[in-house]
Amino acid sequence: MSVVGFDVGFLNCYVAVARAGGIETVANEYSDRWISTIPSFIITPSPLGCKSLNYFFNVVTNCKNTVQGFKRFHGRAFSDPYIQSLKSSLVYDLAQMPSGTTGIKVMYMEEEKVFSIEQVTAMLLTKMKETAEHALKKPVADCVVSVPCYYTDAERRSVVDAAQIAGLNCLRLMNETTAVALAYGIYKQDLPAPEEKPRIVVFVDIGHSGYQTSVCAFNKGKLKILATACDPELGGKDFDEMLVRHFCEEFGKKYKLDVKTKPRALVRLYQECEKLKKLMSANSSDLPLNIECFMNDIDVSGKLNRGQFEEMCADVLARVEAPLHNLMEQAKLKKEDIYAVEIVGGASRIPSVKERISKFFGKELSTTLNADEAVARGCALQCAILSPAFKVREFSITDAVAYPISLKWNSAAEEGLSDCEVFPKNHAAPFSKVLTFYRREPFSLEAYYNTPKELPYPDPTIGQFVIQKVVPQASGESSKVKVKVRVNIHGIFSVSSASLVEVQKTEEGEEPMDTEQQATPEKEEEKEVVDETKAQGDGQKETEEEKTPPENEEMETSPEESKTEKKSDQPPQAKKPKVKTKVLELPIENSPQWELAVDMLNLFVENEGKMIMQDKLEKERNDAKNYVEEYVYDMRDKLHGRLEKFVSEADRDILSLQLEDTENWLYEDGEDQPKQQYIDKLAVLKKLGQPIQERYMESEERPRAFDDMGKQI
Ligand code: ATP
Ligand code: K
Ligand code: MG
Repeated sequence: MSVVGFDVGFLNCYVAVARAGGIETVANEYSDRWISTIPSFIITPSPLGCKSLNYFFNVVTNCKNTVQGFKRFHGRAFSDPYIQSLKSSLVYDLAQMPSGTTGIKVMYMEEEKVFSIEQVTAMLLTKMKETAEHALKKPVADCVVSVPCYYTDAERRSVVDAAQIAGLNCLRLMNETTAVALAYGIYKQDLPAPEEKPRIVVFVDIGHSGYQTSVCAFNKGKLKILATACDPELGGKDFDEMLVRHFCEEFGKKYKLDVKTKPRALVRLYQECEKLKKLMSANSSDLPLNIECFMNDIDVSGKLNRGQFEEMCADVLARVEAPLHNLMEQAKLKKEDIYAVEIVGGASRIPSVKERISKFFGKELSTTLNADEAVARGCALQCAILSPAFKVREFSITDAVAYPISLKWNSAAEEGLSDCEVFPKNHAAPFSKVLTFYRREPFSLEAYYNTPKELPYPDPTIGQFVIQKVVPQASGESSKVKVKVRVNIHGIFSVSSASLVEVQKTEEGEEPMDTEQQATPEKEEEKEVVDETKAQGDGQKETEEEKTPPENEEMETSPEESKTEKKSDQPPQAKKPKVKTKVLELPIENSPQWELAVDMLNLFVENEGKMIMQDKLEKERNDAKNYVEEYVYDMRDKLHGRLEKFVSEADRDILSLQLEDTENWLYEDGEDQPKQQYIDKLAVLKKLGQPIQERYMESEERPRAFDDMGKQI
């Protein structure tokens, strides 16, 4: 059982693990290996933000094959306007997958390949997994992975698939701000008692791509997310963009350079602007930006101060407030209700961003959490809570549904579609509800987001769910069908089960069978949905029920109330104890939108395994080459040093020549050879070198052996 948390950021990824001493983020030892072992195929974000020079070097020289900023491609059609609008600004190419989702085109092993977004994220997760394994010195499978709280159903399912491809068992997809809230709350000793007024804290995470806020109620041993509000398109990158735009213009005027025409120059400019932006957070004076040999052998330079930076970013900064307004409005809270505003994420360090948030709430911001690591730590804490192998303080986490979810279905009568909101915005999650339908035949439910304007993409469909094998009762009446819908621990919607209640006539006096649903660890609620087919046989009821919108019927009912209501609403026969009921499980055909087909998923799992193997072979090949190189340098020094007395001049010349030849070979034909070639080369050298080394060892051992004998006497 591993306890691991992964923060998969747009730019930076963090790995946190639980050890005896508590939760710690772990250093990545593999980022360089990742880069060198898969030549010309580099995946960023870089685990732990380990941007070595090597990494930068690769991005610049190999930018067409450097896959960055793919976090927002999950669960989206290739034809999605967002994808289409980004296509021209990406340095790598996108492609359409056979299913219609987005793929990424790269050179892998000297061949052009298209990888699905799930595969690309899986490669990243594989590296993060290896980092965790290296730290824990054991295999890692169980983990918790972070996602932005604005992720939709399709985006979440895509990440779960990616985790599976990487061989991970994702126990929970955790909303980033919820992870932060857990990292904040779990160690607090002074939270209000459960029956007291909760402590209300606002969390703000501004990363490279997205801006997320949530408001959370804390009591001893529990947290509840009350509301979330986001701007998925506001983050550090937008400030970089403004700087890049500024310098492109300036260099255009000053040096007559059209930077946008040279991807390599543009990538370098982005990097320098990001550095400049960070420097400006700590410094308000003029700061220089210099790039040597920028384009056409021209060195460029410019300067900027914080005041100018804020001026050019005015439009970006103006967007900071809107989600905060939205958040407070949703939670129906006043600023006085807020105990603290805790900020995390790299871009939360920008002074003007902090100022705006602080001004909005009229209070100092808290920075008690590590701005970079809080998400990963929160995920690891959640993993520890979920893991039976790890003892942690009990802490209950209730998240909120980000977008309201409705169901629609074809009415049995000819009136067309009926619909009903099953999970309103900010409804507690995870959560299950049981809906009751009266039907004679199989029927289909479509789940969708009913506020399409709020969504990050244009398609509000969540999926189609067909309840199969529905048949009428023996009496010819419609059957009562109970359908369980849920938002699960990942924040993913599903129709999780369906059952048909078969009414059987029995002898008088026999007790009716219990038809209640099994208890689930999730909170659950039952509701009645308009009884269409049955209503046809019961004219009076028909008009009554049709007048009552299904939403009103349900939302006010607690689980207890709905149970009694259900009883009073049962068909007349059910009231008599002479009736026995039998519950039949019904099969459901699930077709969530953009779902990765099982055979594709299996293929990706298999391919990931092959790539990991390839990666391993590549490392071994590199190691074999390095051994040859090391041997050459080592022997050359020693032949003229301590081995000199143990080799004849003629033999030394032969070996020296061999060493020189090998060195030349390594830089030419031998640069890129199969592993065995290096092993063979080393063997040839060792055949000559070994006897010399043995003679040396012997002469070293001999006096020592005498010493030992001396001691014995
Ligand atoms: P996301 O959360 O959007 O997926 P992420 O988690 O990868 O992205 P972070 O690591 O939280 O993002 O933040 C990275 C961003 O923060 C970058 O734009 C980086 O330039 C910016 N940043 C980091 N430090 C500073 C600083 N001192 N001043 C200004 N910006 C900074
Ligand atoms: K991060
Ligand atoms: Mg982040």
